[in-house]
Amino acid sequence: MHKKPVVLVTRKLPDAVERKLAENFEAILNPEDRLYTTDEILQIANDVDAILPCHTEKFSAETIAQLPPRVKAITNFSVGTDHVDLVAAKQKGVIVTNTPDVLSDATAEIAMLLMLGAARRASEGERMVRNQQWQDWSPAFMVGKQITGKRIGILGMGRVGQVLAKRARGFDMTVHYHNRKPLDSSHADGAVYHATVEDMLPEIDVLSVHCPATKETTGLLNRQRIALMNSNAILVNTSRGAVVDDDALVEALKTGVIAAAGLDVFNGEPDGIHPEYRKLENTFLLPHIGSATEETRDAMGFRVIDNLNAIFNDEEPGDRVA
Ligand code: 8YV
Repeated sequence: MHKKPVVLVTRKLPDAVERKLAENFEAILNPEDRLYTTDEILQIANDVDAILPCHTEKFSAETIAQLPPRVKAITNFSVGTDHVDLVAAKQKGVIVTNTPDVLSDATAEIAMLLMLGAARRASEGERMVRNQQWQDWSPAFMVGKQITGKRIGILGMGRVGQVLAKRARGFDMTVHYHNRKPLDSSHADGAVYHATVEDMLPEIDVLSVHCPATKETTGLLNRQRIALMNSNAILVNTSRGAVVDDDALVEALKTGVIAAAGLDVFNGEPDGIHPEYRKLENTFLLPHIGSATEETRDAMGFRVIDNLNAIFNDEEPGDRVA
């Protein structure tokens, strides 16, 4: 009988996913969900055919170079792959996959929540009620910004961006977007294309970031670009912290260059995020929960299993990125 491929699963995954993994493979699970160090992963990797990591495990070029030849694939439980050096993986012949599509709805929900939370001062209000500091009501109390009918700018009109555009239309928002290339009309669905980020920023009331973190997008939202936004604008990020220059955003929030920010992802997350974000009243902050729904986490897991099955049946996996 053929031996089952050995798969190192670096984090605790949903029960149904782990059951299926254990059926199909010899799965090394992590029931305590302890974060492995890179050295530990490299050690265990000597006896595995594939590694199934999350974005919490980093695979730099140096780490990939040290992977034993037995490791055939890195099958990520994530759509983002900025934690893996794809060029190094390709050079070494290690297959890399991700989990697109299945988290678009959940992530677009969090983008809506961040937009509404930042616009309607939800953090400030929630803290006030919780801390027993709510003592009065007046027409001038906790007045925020209305979202209905405003203009949303989507930076990176991929899968998540297109779902968000639909949700935003439900709030009668006008959709603007920037991509390297315009979408065909059926996907654009009337959204206004801007060939450059600089063209789009002055034209919108909410900016929602949906581009991946790459060399080109790191620090894209810097002081100069943020200064192009309207002073009543809100910046929302559910993609990666790296796209934002934190010092520039903090300064813009402090000095009224823009009105507010809703952030689910950060440079230095979880414990090394820019400390000023926590102190500002005009931020609405969440702990990287874009895809954190039962439905989506199950679907992500089953998508990884499809990729693993294809790889070990010598077929092309559906979600290959390297
Ligand atoms: C995931 C994400 O939960 O998929 C992504 O890229 O950012 C998250 O929504 C996380 O990366 C799991 O590894």
